[in-house]
Amino acid sequence: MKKITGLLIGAIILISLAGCTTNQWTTQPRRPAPQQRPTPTPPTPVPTLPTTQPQKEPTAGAHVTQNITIQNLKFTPSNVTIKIGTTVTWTNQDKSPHIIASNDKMFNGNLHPKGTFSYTFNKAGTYDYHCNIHRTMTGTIIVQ
Ligand SMILES: [Cu+2]
Repeated sequence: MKKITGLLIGAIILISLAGCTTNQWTTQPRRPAPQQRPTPTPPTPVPTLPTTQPQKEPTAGAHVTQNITIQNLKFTPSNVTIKIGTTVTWTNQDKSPHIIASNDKMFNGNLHPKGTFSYTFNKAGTYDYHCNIHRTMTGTIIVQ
């Protein structure tokens, strides 16, 4: 008798347990999954598009520059041949000032130390120039 009671109790416990579990699964309304908070996404780096602009090819009318350095009381280069429309820029690398002047008085420029002077040659010809302060400084520009 004791054995049977024990079995019965065991069975009841089992059933109730089973009932419990089934109950839980069937009747409990499923909670909707908690809405996931939008995780802050790190700012995606904007990919820099490669510049597809074609490189401008130098054309006939392009602005051309010829640089002449003034150093140690010399024009370097002292003789240049340029095309019509070229801008010549002299840069004074000396510690003393210079005054560039063309022999035909077409242009002249004051150059302080580190200063620059530019002139655009729009007419073909040969232009001799010098420094008004240092007469030994001479140069020639041939415009073609
Ligand atoms: Cu000079």
